[in-house]
Amino acid sequence: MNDVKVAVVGAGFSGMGAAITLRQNGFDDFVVLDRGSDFGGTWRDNTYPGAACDVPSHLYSYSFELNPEWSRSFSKQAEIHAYINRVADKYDLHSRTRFRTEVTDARWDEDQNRWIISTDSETDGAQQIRAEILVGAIGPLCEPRLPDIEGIEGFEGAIFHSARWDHETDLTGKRVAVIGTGASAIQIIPELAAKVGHMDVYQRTAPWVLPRADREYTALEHWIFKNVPGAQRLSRTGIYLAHELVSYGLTHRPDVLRPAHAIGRANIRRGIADPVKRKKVTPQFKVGCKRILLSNTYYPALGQDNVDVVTDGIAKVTPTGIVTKDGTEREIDAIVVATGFHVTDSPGFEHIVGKDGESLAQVWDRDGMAAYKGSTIHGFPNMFLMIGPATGLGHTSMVFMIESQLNYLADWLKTVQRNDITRTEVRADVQREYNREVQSTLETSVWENGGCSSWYKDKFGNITTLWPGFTFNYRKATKNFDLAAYETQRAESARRPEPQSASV
Ligand code: N01
Repeated sequence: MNDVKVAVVGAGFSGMGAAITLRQNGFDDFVVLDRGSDFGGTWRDNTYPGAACDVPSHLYSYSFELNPEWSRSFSKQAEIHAYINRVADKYDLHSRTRFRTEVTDARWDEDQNRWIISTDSETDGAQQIRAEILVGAIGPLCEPRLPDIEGIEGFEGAIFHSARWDHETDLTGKRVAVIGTGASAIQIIPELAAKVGHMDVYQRTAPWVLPRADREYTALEHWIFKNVPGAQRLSRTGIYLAHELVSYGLTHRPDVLRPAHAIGRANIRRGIADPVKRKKVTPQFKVGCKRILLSNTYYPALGQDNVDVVTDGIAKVTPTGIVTKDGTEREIDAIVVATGFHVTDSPGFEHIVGKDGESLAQVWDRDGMAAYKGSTIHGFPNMFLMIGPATGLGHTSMVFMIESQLNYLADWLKTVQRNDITRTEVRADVQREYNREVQSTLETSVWENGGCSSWYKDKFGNITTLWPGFTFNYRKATKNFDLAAYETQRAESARRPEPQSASV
């Protein structure tokens, strides 16, 4: 059994951020575990054609690692992944990270006052790690959601999820079906439309797709970002503030976003000539209710003669095609499944077991998905969840939210160290009240009133994934660790003697 002060599960943006924060605050006794073979999480896994960020690059990066070299306003996956790896190198995260190591179980042991983490890896087999603190940085968009469609397992052609792209399969000239029209699909479809023989796009709900102000940065801009002090930060702040304005409409006044409907419809008219197709892809809910998508190439791709938009609903998949509810069968060679992720029901939640022997999945399945400040959960002592409930965003960079959580994490660790505390657990009443306030703020939001269904809601119909309002309010809420919100245990009253640890 290995002993560490902190075990971080996940080496994406949030897990890396946690590792860097630990280092910067003198907590050097940690390990990062990741089942993949590289840093980057979702930016490592999503290699589909056209994968890019729909948040401007200067904002979608760590505030402490600005990158003057971004080649364009909206970076592509490879460039973001390369940036992530540069950051990992700079902060020497490789030496602390065990890749190809799957966490099969993380269980709070009340007697030892520790997390017992079971791992499985190709090289070391099954192992256990004992940690004072568990940081769950597994990411909400890591477990592909496969559609439950009759016959899909029997399909004889190529079939893969957007986040598990099969680069060995050449789709050139093939008949391809794409299921889904979300953020991933609208990036994939234009790339495929240019090379496949024919494409059927199976659309269940037409999304709002607005134009994207994407362009390459000029040599002069690169020079300015590199050489003029504060220029890049100023640009970043401008992008940040512009995006924050949208959050007011999303949370409190959906009607102020109505002009976006006209922009979206104009985007459809610009891209598609056929009135039948135009009608099919015109959304029937208020903009913002589902994630607002950005693309200049999606509608022109749908407008191509070799692309059909199918809205009849899928009845079943046969070995060679897809049958819609009207009885039509369309023969295909390959299916791209762009149906999103298990966000509110991630299998990862089943592996985290709290003080009462219940997994996070069981607790949330019974009580609904909830945490305190999106980070700590009653029943799960000494655990910190990155990108937990009510931290997601529909309008700006998640890296901002991650860094807010990192402030809270750092202040938590410093506070417990200063006060000789060995165990913290958020009080049930505090967590309840916090979530009551979150839900009450959401009552006016477009996600509640916009006339759509979305993965922002859990099975109880509560919006459990999104932060309601301005992100600077979340930054403020997470600035300091609020000890009074927690039940604590000090070293002298711990059930077992403290193990020797250099950093506590
Ligand atoms: O997944 P989605 P995604 N039959 O859940 C449809 C982030 N992201 O991978 O709308 C037929 O958005 C479903 O239909 P409906 C971003 O946060 C970021 O595209 O539910 N269709 C929908 O059209 C995003 O929100 C970037 O009716 C079915 C689609 O599949 C999140 O990832 C880029 C179906 C799923 O869309 C997920 O995006 C890409 C079925 N059985 C992604 N089941 C950035 O740029 C589902 N659908 C940062």
